[in-house]
Amino acid sequence: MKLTLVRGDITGQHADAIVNAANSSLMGGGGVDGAIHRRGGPEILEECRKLRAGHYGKGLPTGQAVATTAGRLPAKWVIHTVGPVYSASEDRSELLASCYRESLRVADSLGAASVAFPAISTGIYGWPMDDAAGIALETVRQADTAVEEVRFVLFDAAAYAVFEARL
Ligand code: AR6
Repeated sequence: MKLTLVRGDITGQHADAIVNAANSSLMGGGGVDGAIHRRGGPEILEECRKLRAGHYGKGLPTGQAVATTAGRLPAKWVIHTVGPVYSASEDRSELLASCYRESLRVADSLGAASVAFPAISTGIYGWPMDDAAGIALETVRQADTAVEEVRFVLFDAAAYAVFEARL
């Protein structure tokens, strides 16, 4: 698998699948989630609503992933995953690792060859970047997947530098 780092906005990435750092409601939010729905258009939310009306009536559990259309984004699918909120007193690393693993599993089920990830949980959910980068890179490297290219899209220079050092 080819692992690459890019600095920028994930909504401009050309990839088969773009991963959204969503919340359980699947109804949108700030950060990556807000940007994806804004730029991707209403079709994404429409599919999210259908998911909530069906299999995910109680919402998407933390650590799991589900796909929708990518709407107007330059991708075929958006894979929504829910990262854990960072806790200093409880180790939630396994849930963060699960986001990456489950997203790649969904990507495999779709036949996606390239996947772009944001640094899940490192924004509003407060996970320290260095620790999150270690979990992200390690989990993706060890994943049993047919995905050929995984791209981490880091929003700012500081996040990019942390991922680069870890890589
Ligand atoms: N492209 C790439 N990275 C971005 C972008 C972007 N357009 N925007 C922010 N980042 P966050 P979380 C970076 O907060 O911590 C939402 O309200 C950001 O700097 O998007 O998992 C959801 O609905 C940070 O490093 O996701 C949830 O309620 C990283 O992406 C909650 O936020 C993730 O930040 C999820 O919080």
